[in-house]
Amino acid sequence: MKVAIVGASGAVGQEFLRVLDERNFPVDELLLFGSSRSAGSEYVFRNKKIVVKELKHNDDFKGVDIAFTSAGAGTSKEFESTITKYGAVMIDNSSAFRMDDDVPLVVPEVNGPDAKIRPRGVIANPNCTTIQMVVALKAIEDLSHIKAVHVATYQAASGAGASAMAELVHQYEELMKGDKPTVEKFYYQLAYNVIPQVDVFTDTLYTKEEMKMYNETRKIMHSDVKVSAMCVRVPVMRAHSESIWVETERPISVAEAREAFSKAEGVVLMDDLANKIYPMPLDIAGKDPVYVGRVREDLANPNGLTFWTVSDQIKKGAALNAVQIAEYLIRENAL
Ligand code: 11C
Repeated sequence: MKVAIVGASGAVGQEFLRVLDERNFPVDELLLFGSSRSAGSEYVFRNKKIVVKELKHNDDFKGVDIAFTSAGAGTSKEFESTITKYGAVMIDNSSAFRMDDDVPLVVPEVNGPDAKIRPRGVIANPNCTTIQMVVALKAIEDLSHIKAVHVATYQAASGAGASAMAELVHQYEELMKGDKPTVEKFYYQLAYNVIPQVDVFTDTLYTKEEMKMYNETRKIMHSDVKVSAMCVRVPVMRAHSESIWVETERPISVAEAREAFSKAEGVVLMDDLANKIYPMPLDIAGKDPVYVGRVREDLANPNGLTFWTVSDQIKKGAALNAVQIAEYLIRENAL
């Protein structure tokens, strides 16, 4: 398999290198691409040094089977045809094409087969907050149709990239020294704070991030579910957490939900109140699954159930999900 990573120097690009190796992904040749700024950087993959090439409109993608792209929506739009014109499947981590009718939006545990129908040769990887939520929702949807979801997120610095993670560390260092913290990647100081805004506001008064959770969930789950999200940035390094309330067509008992979560693909149930066991981002960072805990009835809704999820935003929320899409296509002989 000839594989390309576009945006190789970013937090997600670097995670692609680790995930491909960890999962023994069949790579015969790996090409790394980046901006003119990162061109020339060197990374090691399976004991081989690879130099990042500048992404340009040329024939570099000839012979590439799979291109994992994570360099922002603008770059994905600009380079779509350069990347796909010789038949490479582009698995795109940006928001550029997610809601296009001719681009499947895929989380393998939920709608893997959608990845087979890709008229443009492009498959979109959903937003990280959506990915972890739909993996958990699928377990409940299989029991009874989910009519509505309310969700509050607690999103780590990693969602805004490697430089944002560095900014959070730096802010604590600056504050320790008594200096005014540098604020460039977030709207406000994130250290010792939470910010109830992830991305820009839209006409609905929800942010773009919150509207992604609404629209992407419906597309992935092929569902008319309504999703009301409140997305919040918290001073956590990596791994997003979510409080989720679902309303189903029939009431789901806690025992039923626990059993469904414990059997669901990609989910680990971590819910043992007597021993204070529930998932937390510090423990979940670097891990693959979506962790679910605090499963209980919704006291405000007879058909409601509520639970807590945590998943590594750079892994399942980005690089891992994209690699799992590629693995699905290989397994199904559908590349
Ligand atoms: C964040 N979820 O935590 C965002 C990052 O649409 O792929 C990912 C944005 C996207 O800031």
